[in-house]
Amino acid sequence: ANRRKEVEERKALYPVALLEKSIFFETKPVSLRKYVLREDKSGIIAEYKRKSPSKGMINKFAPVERTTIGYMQAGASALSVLTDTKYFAGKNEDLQTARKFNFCPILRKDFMLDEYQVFEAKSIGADAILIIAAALDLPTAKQLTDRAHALNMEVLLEVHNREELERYHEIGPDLIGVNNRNLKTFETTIQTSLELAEQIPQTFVKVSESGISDPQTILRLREYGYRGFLIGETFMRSSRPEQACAD
Ligand code: IGP
Repeated sequence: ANRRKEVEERKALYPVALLEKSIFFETKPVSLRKYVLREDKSGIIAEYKRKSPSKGMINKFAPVERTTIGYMQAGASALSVLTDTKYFAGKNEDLQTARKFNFCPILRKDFMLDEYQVFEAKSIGADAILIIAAALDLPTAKQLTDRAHALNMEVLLEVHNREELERYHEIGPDLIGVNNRNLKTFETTIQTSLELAEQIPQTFVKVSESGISDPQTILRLREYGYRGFLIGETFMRSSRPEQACAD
Protein backbone atom coordinates (compact mmCIF):
# COMPACT_ATOMS: atom_id res chain seq x y z
CA ALA A 1 0.00 0.00 0.00
CA ASN A 2 2.92 2.26 0.81
CA ARG A 3 4.52 1.56 -2.50
CA ARG A 4 1.31 2.48 -4.25
CA LYS A 5 1.33 5.82 -2.45
CA GLU A 6 4.91 6.49 -3.53
CA VAL A 7 3.96 5.79 -7.13
CA GLU A 8 1.02 8.19 -6.83
CA GLU A 9 3.34 10.88 -5.48
CA ARG A 10 5.79 10.50 -8.33
CA LYS A 11 2.91 10.49 -10.81
CA ALA A 12 1.76 13.86 -9.46
CA LEU A 13 5.28 15.30 -9.68
CA TYR A 14 6.26 13.81 -13.03
CA PRO A 15 3.17 12.99 -15.07
CA VAL A 16 3.44 10.58 -18.00
CA ALA A 17 3.31 13.47 -20.46
CA LEU A 18 6.52 14.77 -18.90
CA LEU A 19 8.24 11.37 -18.84
CA GLU A 20 7.44 11.02 -22.52
CA LYS A 21 9.80 13.89 -23.28
CA SER A 22 12.71 11.64 -22.38
CA ILE A 23 14.95 10.85 -25.36
CA PHE A 24 14.55 7.14 -24.64
CA PHE A 25 11.08 7.24 -26.14
CA GLU A 26 12.84 7.94 -29.45
CA THR A 27 15.79 5.57 -29.24
CA LYS A 28 15.73 1.90 -30.06
CA PRO A 29 15.97 -0.45 -27.09
CA VAL A 30 18.41 -3.38 -27.03
CA SER A 31 16.85 -6.83 -26.86
CA LEU A 32 17.52 -8.71 -23.62
CA ARG A 33 16.20 -11.86 -25.22
CA LYS A 34 18.61 -11.60 -28.12
CA TYR A 35 21.63 -10.77 -26.01
CA VAL A 36 20.97 -13.61 -23.60
CA LEU A 37 20.80 -16.01 -26.56
CA ARG A 38 24.05 -14.81 -28.13
CA GLU A 39 26.40 -17.79 -28.34
CA ASP A 40 29.52 -15.67 -27.94
CA LYS A 41 28.37 -14.41 -24.54
CA SER A 42 28.00 -15.98 -21.09
CA GLY A 43 24.26 -15.48 -20.68
CA ILE A 44 24.98 -13.78 -17.37
CA ILE A 45 22.71 -10.91 -16.45
CA ALA A 46 24.91 -9.13 -13.91
CA GLU A 47 23.03 -7.27 -11.23
CA TYR A 48 23.89 -4.07 -9.43
CA LYS A 49 22.45 -4.52 -5.94
CA ARG A 50 23.71 -2.63 -2.89
CA LYS A 51 21.47 -4.16 -0.31
CA SER A 52 18.80 -6.84 0.06
CA PRO A 53 16.11 -7.72 2.60
CA SER A 54 17.71 -11.10 3.30
CA LYS A 55 21.36 -10.05 3.47
CA GLY A 56 21.23 -6.42 4.56
CA MET A 57 24.00 -4.20 3.20
CA ILE A 58 26.03 -6.08 0.61
CA ASN A 59 28.13 -3.33 -0.89
CA LYS A 60 27.81 0.33 -0.07
CA PHE A 61 30.74 1.64 -1.99
CA ALA A 62 31.12 0.05 -5.42
CA PRO A 63 30.24 2.82 -7.90
CA VAL A 64 27.63 2.11 -10.57
CA GLU A 65 29.88 3.28 -13.44
CA ARG A 66 32.92 1.15 -12.67
CA THR A 67 30.87 -1.88 -11.67
CA THR A 68 28.59 -1.99 -14.68
CA ILE A 69 31.33 -1.22 -17.22
CA GLY A 70 33.43 -3.92 -15.57
CA TYR A 71 30.59 -6.43 -15.69
CA MET A 72 30.23 -5.94 -19.41
CA GLN A 73 33.98 -6.06 -20.03
CA ALA A 74 34.08 -9.32 -18.09
CA GLY A 75 31.64 -10.87 -20.57
CA ALA A 76 28.20 -10.38 -19.06
CA SER A 77 25.35 -10.44 -21.58
CA ALA A 78 23.26 -7.77 -19.92
CA LEU A 79 22.76 -5.71 -16.77
CA SER A 80 20.10 -5.69 -14.10
CA VAL A 81 19.81 -2.59 -11.92
CA LEU A 82 17.73 -2.38 -8.76
CA THR A 83 15.80 0.87 -8.59
CA ASP A 84 13.81 0.05 -5.45
CA THR A 85 14.95 2.22 -2.56
CA LYS A 86 13.16 0.76 0.40
CA TYR A 87 14.54 -2.78 0.36
CA PHE A 88 17.46 -2.55 -2.04
CA ALA A 89 18.85 0.98 -1.57
CA GLY A 90 18.61 1.50 -5.31
CA LYS A 91 17.35 4.49 -7.26
CA ASN A 92 16.33 5.49 -10.74
CA GLU A 93 19.56 7.45 -11.12
CA ASP A 94 21.54 4.21 -10.74
CA LEU A 95 19.92 2.85 -13.87
CA GLN A 96 20.37 6.17 -15.67
CA THR A 97 24.05 6.08 -14.80
CA ALA A 98 24.39 2.49 -16.01
CA ARG A 99 22.62 3.54 -19.23
CA LYS A 100 25.02 6.41 -19.87
CA PHE A 101 28.05 4.14 -19.74
CA ASN A 102 26.87 0.94 -21.41
CA PHE A 103 25.48 -0.25 -24.69
CA CYS A 104 23.72 -3.43 -23.64
CA PRO A 105 20.27 -4.47 -22.48
CA ILE A 106 19.39 -3.16 -19.03
CA LEU A 107 16.68 -4.75 -16.92
CA ARG A 108 14.92 -2.48 -14.48
CA LYS A 109 14.61 -4.47 -11.29
CA ASP A 110 11.77 -3.14 -9.18
CA PHE A 111 8.32 -4.04 -7.92
CA MET A 112 6.07 -3.01 -10.75
CA LEU A 113 2.46 -2.43 -9.71
CA ASP A 114 1.24 0.36 -11.90
CA GLU A 115 1.45 1.19 -15.60
CA TYR A 116 3.05 4.47 -14.61
CA GLN A 117 6.17 2.57 -13.58
CA VAL A 118 6.45 1.10 -17.06
CA PHE A 119 6.57 4.60 -18.55
CA GLU A 120 9.07 5.48 -15.88
CA ALA A 121 11.26 2.49 -16.80
CA LYS A 122 11.23 3.64 -20.41
CA SER A 123 12.03 7.23 -19.48
CA ILE A 124 15.19 6.25 -17.59
CA GLY A 125 16.47 4.09 -20.42
CA ALA A 126 15.52 0.54 -19.43
CA ASP A 127 15.20 -2.10 -22.17
CA ALA A 128 13.26 -4.62 -20.11
CA ILE A 129 11.15 -4.81 -16.98
CA LEU A 130 10.53 -7.50 -14.41
CA ILE A 131 7.01 -8.76 -13.77
CA ILE A 132 6.71 -10.80 -10.59
CA ALA A 133 3.83 -13.28 -10.72
CA ALA A 134 3.69 -13.55 -6.93
CA ALA A 135 3.14 -9.80 -6.59
CA LEU A 136 0.46 -9.15 -9.22
CA ASP A 137 -2.95 -10.37 -10.23
CA LEU A 138 -3.17 -11.76 -13.73
CA PRO A 139 -5.00 -8.83 -15.40
CA THR A 140 -2.48 -6.32 -14.01
CA ALA A 141 0.47 -8.50 -15.06
CA LYS A 142 -1.01 -8.61 -18.56
CA GLN A 143 -1.68 -4.87 -18.63
CA LEU A 144 1.90 -4.03 -17.62
CA THR A 145 3.29 -6.50 -20.17
CA ASP A 146 1.20 -5.02 -22.97
CA ARG A 147 2.31 -1.53 -22.01
CA ALA A 148 5.96 -2.57 -21.97
CA HIS A 149 5.58 -4.09 -25.43
CA ALA A 150 3.80 -1.01 -26.73
CA LEU A 151 6.83 0.98 -25.57
CA ASN A 152 9.20 -1.50 -27.25
CA MET A 153 10.49 -2.94 -24.02
CA GLU A 154 10.73 -6.62 -23.16
CA VAL A 155 9.33 -8.46 -20.17
CA LEU A 156 10.98 -10.98 -17.89
CA LEU A 157 8.27 -12.86 -16.03
CA GLU A 158 9.41 -14.15 -12.64
CA VAL A 159 7.86 -17.31 -11.24
CA HIS A 160 8.60 -19.46 -8.20
CA ASN A 161 6.53 -22.55 -8.86
CA ARG A 162 4.48 -24.50 -11.32
CA GLU A 163 1.14 -22.86 -10.48
CA GLU A 164 2.50 -19.37 -11.17
CA LEU A 165 4.11 -20.59 -14.37
CA GLU A 166 0.91 -22.18 -15.64
CA ARG A 167 -1.29 -19.23 -14.80
CA TYR A 168 0.99 -16.38 -15.86
CA HIS A 169 2.87 -17.54 -18.96
CA GLU A 170 -0.11 -16.55 -21.08
CA ILE A 171 0.60 -12.84 -20.49
CA GLY A 172 3.20 -13.31 -23.26
CA PRO A 173 6.54 -12.41 -21.67
CA ASP A 174 9.76 -12.45 -23.70
CA LEU A 175 11.68 -14.43 -21.10
CA ILE A 176 10.69 -16.53 -18.13
CA GLY A 177 12.80 -16.39 -14.98
CA VAL A 178 12.64 -18.98 -12.25
CA ASN A 179 13.56 -17.41 -8.93
CA ASN A 180 15.51 -19.87 -6.81
CA ARG A 181 14.86 -17.79 -3.73
CA ASN A 182 11.94 -18.90 -1.55
CA LEU A 183 10.11 -15.68 -0.75
CA LYS A 184 9.16 -16.81 2.74
CA THR A 185 12.44 -18.27 3.98
CA PHE A 186 14.78 -16.34 1.61
CA GLU A 187 16.66 -19.60 1.10
CA THR A 188 17.91 -20.34 -2.38
CA THR A 189 18.19 -23.68 -4.12
CA ILE A 190 18.81 -24.20 -7.82
CA GLN A 191 16.66 -27.29 -7.47
CA THR A 192 13.74 -24.90 -8.08
CA SER A 193 15.09 -24.10 -11.55
CA LEU A 194 15.91 -27.73 -12.31
CA GLU A 195 12.42 -28.91 -11.37
CA LEU A 196 10.58 -26.24 -13.34
CA ALA A 197 12.76 -26.43 -16.45
CA GLU A 198 10.72 -28.93 -18.39
CA GLN A 199 7.43 -27.22 -17.56
CA ILE A 200 8.45 -24.03 -19.34
CA PRO A 201 7.21 -23.99 -22.94
CA GLN A 202 10.07 -24.15 -25.49
CA THR A 203 9.19 -20.79 -27.01
CA PHE A 204 10.34 -18.88 -23.93
CA VAL A 205 13.93 -18.04 -23.15
CA LYS A 206 14.66 -19.53 -19.73
CA VAL A 207 16.47 -17.55 -17.06
CA SER A 208 17.55 -18.86 -13.66
CA GLU A 209 17.56 -16.22 -10.92
CA SER A 210 19.28 -15.98 -7.53
CA GLY A 211 21.72 -18.02 -5.51
CA ILE A 212 24.08 -18.80 -8.41
CA SER A 213 27.65 -18.73 -7.14
CA ASP A 214 29.85 -20.91 -9.34
CA PRO A 215 30.47 -21.84 -12.98
CA GLN A 216 29.52 -25.50 -12.43
CA THR A 217 26.02 -24.41 -11.46
CA ILE A 218 25.73 -22.50 -14.73
CA LEU A 219 26.84 -25.57 -16.70
CA ARG A 220 24.25 -27.66 -14.89
CA LEU A 221 21.50 -25.13 -15.56
CA ARG A 222 22.51 -25.00 -19.22
CA GLU A 223 21.95 -28.74 -19.47
CA TYR A 224 18.40 -28.08 -18.34
CA GLY A 225 17.89 -25.51 -21.08
CA TYR A 226 18.59 -22.30 -19.18
CA ARG A 227 20.23 -19.59 -21.26
CA GLY A 228 20.15 -16.64 -18.86
CA PHE A 229 21.65 -16.45 -15.36
CA LEU A 230 20.76 -13.57 -13.10
CA ILE A 231 23.55 -13.04 -10.59
CA GLY A 232 23.77 -10.30 -7.97
CA GLU A 233 25.13 -11.09 -4.56
CA THR A 234 27.99 -13.35 -5.69
CA PHE A 235 29.46 -10.37 -7.53
CA MET A 236 28.39 -7.55 -5.22
CA ARG A 237 29.95 -9.25 -2.15
CA SER A 238 33.32 -8.39 -3.56
CA SER A 239 34.76 -4.90 -3.07
CA ARG A 240 35.33 -5.12 -6.83
CA PRO A 241 32.13 -6.76 -8.15
CA GLU A 242 33.31 -6.41 -11.74
CA GLN A 243 36.46 -8.39 -10.85
CA ALA A 244 34.34 -11.14 -9.28
CA CYS A 245 32.34 -11.31 -12.51
CA ALA A 246 35.54 -11.64 -14.54
CA ASP A 247 36.73 -14.48 -12.29
C1 IGP B 1 19.86 -11.90 -7.95
P1 IGP B 1 21.36 -13.13 -6.16
O1 IGP B 1 21.09 -14.24 -5.20
O2 IGP B 1 22.37 -13.51 -7.22
O3 IGP B 1 21.77 -11.85 -5.48
O4 IGP B 1 19.97 -12.84 -6.89
C2 IGP B 1 18.38 -11.68 -8.34
O5 IGP B 1 17.86 -12.89 -8.78
C3 IGP B 1 17.57 -11.16 -7.14
O6 IGP B 1 18.12 -9.93 -6.77
C4 IGP B 1 16.08 -11.00 -7.44
C5 IGP B 1 15.22 -9.93 -7.08
C6 IGP B 1 13.94 -10.28 -7.56
C7 IGP B 1 15.38 -8.71 -6.42
C8 IGP B 1 15.30 -11.90 -8.10
N1 IGP B 1 14.03 -11.46 -8.18
C9 IGP B 1 12.84 -9.43 -7.41
C10 IGP B 1 14.26 -7.88 -6.26
C11 IGP B 1 13.02 -8.23 -6.75
